Amino acid sequence: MLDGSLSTSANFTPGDAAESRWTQAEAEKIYNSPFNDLLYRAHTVHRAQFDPNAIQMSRLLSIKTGGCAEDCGYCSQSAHYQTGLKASKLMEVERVLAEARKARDGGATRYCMGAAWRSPKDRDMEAIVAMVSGVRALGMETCMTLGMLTPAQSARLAEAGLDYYNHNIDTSERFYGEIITTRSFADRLETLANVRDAGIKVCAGGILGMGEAADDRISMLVTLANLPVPPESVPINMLIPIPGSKLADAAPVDPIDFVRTIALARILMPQSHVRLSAGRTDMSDETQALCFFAGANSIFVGETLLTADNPGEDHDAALFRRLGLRPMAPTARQDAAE
Ligand code: SAM
Ligand code: DTB
Ligand code: SF4
Repeated sequence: MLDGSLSTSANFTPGDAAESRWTQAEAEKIYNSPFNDLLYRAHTVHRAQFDPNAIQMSRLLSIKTGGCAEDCGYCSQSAHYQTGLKASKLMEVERVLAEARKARDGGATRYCMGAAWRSPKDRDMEAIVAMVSGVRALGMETCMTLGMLTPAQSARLAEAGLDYYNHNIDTSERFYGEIITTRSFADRLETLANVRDAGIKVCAGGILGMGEAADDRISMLVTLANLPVPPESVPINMLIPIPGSKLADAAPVDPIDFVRTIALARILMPQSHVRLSAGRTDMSDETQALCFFAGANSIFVGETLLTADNPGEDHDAALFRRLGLRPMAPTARQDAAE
């Protein structure tokens, strides 16, 4: 099917408890099709669902940096590696809100707060809840990424009004054990189920460039697309190699393979926002342009991600001008503030 019409398997509405939508074989066939056919199909699916020239803009803040007990091989914040990063305590609520205000004034519509935790401690929940309600009161969408969550913690965050929770599966189930040993692929899926059951929107994706094969990338996307409800937001990160981490010397991803992965994400999850996430600093404008054509419609803005660099406002403004892109209007909220 190259005419871009949606196959029955792709034509679901979030909220449907659809059965398995995609097989690995179907997804591999799409991923390996001629590049022009793949891009044409992905772009057609994209246009049927979204304004192709509007990009959603999120801003990240590390609210608790470094010293993390997990051994994720890609991460600057794991205590298992000597990355030279200075660990810090949980940030004061007022400081978080001051940063969020700046981000809003810079055009971000979603504020994503990340903590280097295996999972939040109960004693931290009060401050976390205050950050969620404070950022919401600024009229922004809220997102948190705090590690694994129990059903009770998910319910508390939902009650505070958290819009999205980010928790990545990172790679395929097969390759996962090569990258992380301190928590399992099944643990990740359990947190995603807890978040979904609490009524919070799910942001889940992964990383390319960790030494995985194309089939691992495809399998990761098939897992996400076949969740009972696919994630509303799918971040695709390109590994930022961190000196001192296990993956410091990983070989870079072929940009064409990166674009193929974005296109497959768009085709398997037509209604999700696909985020061209970490790694844009090392990506040419041309590669980014192809990603937007292939269906990416969200980015992180600002000079820093959590600890690593991101193209700054000036570069992104110039890129948007060159490509005729514009910021996507935020989803309207009944109770949004000024
Ligand atoms: N500690 C929480 C957790 O792991 O769930 C939240 C923060 S963690 C940094 C969020 C995600 O960022 C990871 O799952 C991974 O996909 C991505 N990430 C971390 N370091 C990265 C790097 N060096 N390059 C690309 N992506 C990275
Ligand atoms: C995601 O998938 N990418 C973001 C966000 N979710 C939390 C994080 C990227 C981190 C890049 C490395 C760093 O800044 O340390
Ligand atoms: Fe910790 Fe998250 Fe980094 Fe893993 S990715 S080491 S859990 S901060």
